[in-house]
Amino acid sequence: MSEASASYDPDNIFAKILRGEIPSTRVYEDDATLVFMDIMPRADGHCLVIPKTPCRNILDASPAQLAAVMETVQKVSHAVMRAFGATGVTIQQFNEADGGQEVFHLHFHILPRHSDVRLRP
Ligand code: DGP
Repeated sequence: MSEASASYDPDNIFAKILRGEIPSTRVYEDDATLVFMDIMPRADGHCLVIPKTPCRNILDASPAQLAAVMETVQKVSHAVMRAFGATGVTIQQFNEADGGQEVFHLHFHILPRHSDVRLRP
C-alpha cells in the first residue's frame, strides 16, 4: 500500500457484495474481477468493475490488480455498448474522499453513452 492511501476496510459495501452478504446484479465475473450494476445508475447500463482482492483505490493497487481490472473494463465495455446500443463509453474512477470516492474498494464506472444524452446526476 502506498503512503498516499489510508487502510482497507474489509466491511466496505463492495467487500460485502463480493462476499455475497448484500445483493447485487452481477453481470460478469472471472478469477480476479467482478462486475455488477450500479445501484444509482447515471446512464442505462451503468456498471462497476472491481478486483476480487482487497484494494482501497488506484493509489493502493498492484500492477496485477490494475491489469486484471483494466482487461475486464475493456471486455465489459464492448459487451455493454452492444447490449445498450451505445455509440460511446465513459470510464470514471475516483480516489479518496477529496477525489470523489464514496466506496473505498477500487472500482471503475462503465457508462455507456449515446449522442445528445447527458449523464444523470
Ligand atoms: P464512487 O465511490 O464515488 O465511485 O461512488 C460509489 C458508487 O457505488 C455510486 O455510483 C453508487 C454505487 N453504490 C453504492 N452503494 C452501492 C450498493 O450497495 N450496490 C451497488 N450496486 N452500487 C452501489
